[in-house]
Amino acid sequence: MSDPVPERGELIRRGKAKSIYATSRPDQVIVQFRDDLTAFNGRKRAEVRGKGTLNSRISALLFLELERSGVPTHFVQELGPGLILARRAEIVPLEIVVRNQVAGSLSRRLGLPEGRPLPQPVIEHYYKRDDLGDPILNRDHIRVLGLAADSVVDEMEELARRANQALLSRFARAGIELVDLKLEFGLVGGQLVVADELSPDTLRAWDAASGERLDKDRFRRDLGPVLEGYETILSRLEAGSDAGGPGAGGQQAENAGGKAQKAARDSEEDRLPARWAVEVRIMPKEGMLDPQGKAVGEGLRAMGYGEVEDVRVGKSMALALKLADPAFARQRTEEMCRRLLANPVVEEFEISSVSRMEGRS
Ligand code: AIR
Ligand code: ASP
Repeated sequence: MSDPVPERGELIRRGKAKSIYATSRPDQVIVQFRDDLTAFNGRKRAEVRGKGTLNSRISALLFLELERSGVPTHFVQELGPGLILARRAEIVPLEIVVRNQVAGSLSRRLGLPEGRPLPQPVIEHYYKRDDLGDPILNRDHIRVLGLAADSVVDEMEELARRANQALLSRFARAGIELVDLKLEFGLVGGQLVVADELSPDTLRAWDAASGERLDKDRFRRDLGPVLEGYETILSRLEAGSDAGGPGAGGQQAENAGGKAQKAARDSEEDRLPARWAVEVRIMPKEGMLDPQGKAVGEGLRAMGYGEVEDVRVGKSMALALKLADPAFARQRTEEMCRRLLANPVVEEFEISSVSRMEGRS
C-alpha cells in the first residue's frame, strides 16, 4: 500500500536547528532535526546531544494529533532517529503564535505576569525574517508587505486555533499545560498545511502540577538540564494516550497488561475523529418582524384556534460533523451559526443536542 521511502538527495536549506534535504520524489523532502539549540535569534547557542531525535519524535506525534483533528500538516512519516519525511511545501513567511497563558514576549510587551491565563487564545503574527529579529506584524502590515492574501491569513488563524485546541487537550492528558506555541504554514498545491516542527523548541510546556518549565525556556533562561525537560514531555505524551504508531507507547500498553491495554485503546478511540450529530434551532429574535409566523398565526385563528396568541417560525438543521470531540463539534457549530447559518441581526440560535453517531467513516 504505502509508497517506498524516497532516497535522500541534496541539502536544500540548513536552518538553525533543522536541515531540509531533497529526495528522489519532487513532492517530498526529508527533514533532519539536529542537536543544535539556539536562542535570541541565534545569539545563544549550544549542542545538546539527543535533542534532534527527541524533537523529531515529539513533532511526529503532534503532527499525527493534528491530522486526527482534521488539521492538515506536511508530515508523511518518521524515517528514523531525527528524520521525518514531509510533503514539500512553499513556506508562508509568517509565524503564527497562539497563546493560552501569558509568557515570554507577551509578558514583556504588556507588563502582565507570566502564567496568567488568557480569557481566550490570543493569536499573533510575526514576520519570518531573522535579519529583522522576527518582528510582530498586524494584518495591515501583512497586507502592505504582500506576504499573504487576507483569506490565507484568515485560514491560517482558523487552523491555528484548531491546532491549539487539539494540542491543548493532548498535553492536558499528559499533565502538561500548553502555554503557547508557534506554527508555520506551507502551501502544498494550493492547500495550507502546518509545516516546520511542533516541539519544545517552538512551544511552551509547563508541568501542570508544579509549573516547572519543560521547554526551551530552560535553555534561554538557564533553568535546568534541557534534555530532561524534553524527555519528560515525550514520555508523558506517549503515556498520556499514545497507542498508534511504532513508538514506545504501544509497547508500554502491551507490557502493562490487559487493563492498561484497554485504557490505551479507549483513549485512542476518544481521539480518533468520530461523527457527531448536531441539532441546531434557529429562531427569529423575540420582537422581530416574522411575516411567516404572523401568517401562520392568522391562519390558525381563522380555523378557530382562538387561543393562539403568537407564532414564530424558525428552522432546524441537522449536521453530521467528523471531529475528535463533542465540545469541539459544539464550538464549530456555533461558529457556523454566527458566520452563515443564522442571521445574527434578526435570528437567535440554540444548539439543542450533540450526540455521537454510530460508525466512524
Ligand atoms: N517561538 C517564536 N519564535 C520562535 C519560537 N520558537 C515560540 C516560542 C514560544 C512562542 O513562540 O518558543 O513558544 C512565543 O514566544 P515569545 O518569545 O514571543 O513569547
Ligand atoms: N528566536 C528563536 C528563539 O529565541 C530561535 C532563535 O533565535 O534561534 O526561540
